[in-house]
Amino acid sequence: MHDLHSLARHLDDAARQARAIERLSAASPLSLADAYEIQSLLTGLRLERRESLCGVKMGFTSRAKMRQMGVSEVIWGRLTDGMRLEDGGTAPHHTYIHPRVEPEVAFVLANRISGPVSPAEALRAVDAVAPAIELIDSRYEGFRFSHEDVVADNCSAAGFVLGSWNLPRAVDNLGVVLEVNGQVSSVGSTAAVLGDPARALAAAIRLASAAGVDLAPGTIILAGAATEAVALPAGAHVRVRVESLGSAGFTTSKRSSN
Ligand code: OOG
Ligand code: MG
Repeated sequence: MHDLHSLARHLDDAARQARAIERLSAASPLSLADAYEIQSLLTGLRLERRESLCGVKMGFTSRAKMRQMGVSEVIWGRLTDGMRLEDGGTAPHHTYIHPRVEPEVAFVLANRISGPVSPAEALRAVDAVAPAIELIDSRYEGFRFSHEDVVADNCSAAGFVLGSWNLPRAVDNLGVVLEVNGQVSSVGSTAAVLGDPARALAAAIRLASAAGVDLAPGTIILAGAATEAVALPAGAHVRVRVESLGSAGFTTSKRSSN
């Protein structure tokens, strides 16, 4: 029997102290249902600190990510306003354990939507699309985990940056470049995301609404990384460019000596 509340608190403490912990399933196996319950409780702790739920993220929607992490099923997690980093802003590097960044596409909903929907129906509920960077930071030692571990850890969610919003349009085959300090770190296509990020959007709507998440107008949905994630150094400039959508970027603070 797991005490799901204390496991959620353990993950929350790890994130707040920027200290890696042993993966939960090392002690005893975790069911997927328990893992999603831990994720919900973990988000609840953020809401108690007056953060608010602002969106949903998809994970492992590209082969590049599945291969990199050795996990082969799509996962979803919750985004709060406390995770949002300003475009052009600075992220406090020392508050993360072993952060990585990955290039994504974000959607914002115009209409409340739920249930199983087709990618076309999902796109019709979208108000705008933007290039995005996700900052992931597994709370587990070595950035290694099972499918259930990563779900419990809210899919490694730690931060996200959104570029300027564009009118909704097809985003199924756009070039994607991730740069760190002006050097190209990874290159790909939005087609890597389930063939079309609109499929990830539809999956996010289906999965999150089935779990009782209210997908109200203004909800942000991150479709999942188009390429492998790359390590995020201190004192670095990161930029994602998505063909015809624009770019998003931020800087990380230099390693502090305190
Ligand atoms: C899990 C999160 C995966 C994505 O875009 O595929 C993810 C991880 O890689 O630690 O956010
Ligand atoms: Mg991601």
